[in-house]
Amino acid sequence: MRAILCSRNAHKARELEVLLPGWTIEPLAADDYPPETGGSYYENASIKAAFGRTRIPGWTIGEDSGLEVAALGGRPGIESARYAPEGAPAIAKLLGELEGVEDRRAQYVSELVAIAPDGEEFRGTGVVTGRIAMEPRGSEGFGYDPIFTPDGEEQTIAQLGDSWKARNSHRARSAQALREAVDRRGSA
Ligand code: ITT
Repeated sequence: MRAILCSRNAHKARELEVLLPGWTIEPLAADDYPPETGGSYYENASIKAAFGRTRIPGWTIGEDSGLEVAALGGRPGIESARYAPEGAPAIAKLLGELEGVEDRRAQYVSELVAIAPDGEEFRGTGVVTGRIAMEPRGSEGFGYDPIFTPDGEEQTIAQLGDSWKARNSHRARSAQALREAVDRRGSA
């Protein structure tokens, strides 16, 4: 199955290519993606998938994700991509906000929306819980991965690596749920 991934994030495309075996994932390059004005990950993922349908016929996929930090009341959450420039600046800002804070609990959330050629919508949600490390460690993954230590692990996701992510991440879980929803439709 061929699906257009409506995302400017090359990491997501690479991850989903592995997470959705049997699907050919083609990123949609566009410089006029609509703003993410939804009030939830689901709404933002729908906005992205619906935008793709205005460009290319066939299956389209949108994904919205974020990092929710308990001590910050769930921030940055759906604002994660706009919290600070991706990478070192975002990590430094978050570690600064958590300086001296003992409660390091956090979770990653991913919401995937796929729209079929006939307009039927499918979705999948995935969550992975963990804690914010005291300093960045590791080089794989992207975004906040160098400071996110999943529950049950001692290393950050950036240390655990892409193969860990492909089995256990929030996106691995949302992709599995999405695949099951689409497969149920196929067998209905
Ligand atoms: P598109 O909207 O174009 O798909 P984006 O990177 O802007 O790409 P989001 O709006 O969904 O994506 O923002 C998600 C942000 O949450 C992302 O920029 C990271 O800061 C963070 N994030 C989500 N998943 C992550 C992961 O697997 N590893 C590290 N950070 C992640």
